[in-house]
Amino acid sequence: YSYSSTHKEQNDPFSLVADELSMVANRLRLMVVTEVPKLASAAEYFFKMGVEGKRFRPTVLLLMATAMNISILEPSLRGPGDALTKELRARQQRIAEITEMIHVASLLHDDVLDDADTRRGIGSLNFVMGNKQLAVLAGDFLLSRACVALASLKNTEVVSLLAKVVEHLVTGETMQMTTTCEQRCSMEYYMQKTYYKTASLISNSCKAIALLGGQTAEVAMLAYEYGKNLGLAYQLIDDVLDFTGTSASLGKGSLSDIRHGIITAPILFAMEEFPQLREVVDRGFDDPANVDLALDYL
Ligand code: GRG
Repeated sequence: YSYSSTHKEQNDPFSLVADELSMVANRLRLMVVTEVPKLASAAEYFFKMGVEGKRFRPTVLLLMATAMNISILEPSLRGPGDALTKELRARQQRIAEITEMIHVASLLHDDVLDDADTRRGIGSLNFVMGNKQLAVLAGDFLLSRACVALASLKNTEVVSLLAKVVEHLVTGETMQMTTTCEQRCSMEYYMQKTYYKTASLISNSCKAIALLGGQTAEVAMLAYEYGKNLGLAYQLIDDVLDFTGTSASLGKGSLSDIRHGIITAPILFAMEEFPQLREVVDRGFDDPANVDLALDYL
């Protein structure tokens, strides 16, 4: 989970796609080239070396592509020579890049919504530029570049899959901001929100990798299910780390969810065991003393 790009142990799945991940990082920098100085510096800030985040999504997608292509490149199914493989792989790489671009756009907007001052271990864009509007526009800019790259794949099914994901990101975030007490305390609501906010992007991108790889609808659906479960698990871990991590390990402040009044899985599980925690949750977390009270139950 806390992978660093210098870490290349044998059998480490990241090392299987390490070269391609550098290619993706280079292309991301090219994809955000613009002559508009403010947008250029905003995009550079996020895509410069060392501020790349964990690259979880591109890594999973490239590994998924590797697994899928091995299965379709059985000798009996193989196309004419290497050209097919290279072309196919390049198109799948585009999905890894587009996915990361959409993800980063959502992080830029998220930091504005949360008024966050730290991201990926450094100042968030809204904080360092001292300008929330610019961070929103930079997110829009990345989203637009992602759309152009997506359209260039000329695959309408894949375009609509990823376009729908953007709606899901917005829906998940909106569900998180506008919940009533009843909704906030329901595991069902939490899982639905988590699917929209986190799992939809990785699951639909996994499906896109399968579709571009010429896999059957059945295999594409399995890829989707795999990505969905992985995305849900990723967010559950992220939620736990918000309570257990440190600023250094998280790259941002800990306890950020509860301080923003966001009820995540650890609280929901604790509430099942200690029903009296519900009263604390209902009082809200504007008062830091209430945060401390809730933490006693975890
Ligand atoms: C503009 C596309 C767009 C969306 C607007 C703000 C918003 C709607 C959605 C926010 C979605 C969001 C931030 C979900 C959280 C997903 C998540 C687990 C983020 C952390 O991902 P990591 O840990 O981050 O992979 P790094 O920095 O490693 O890439």
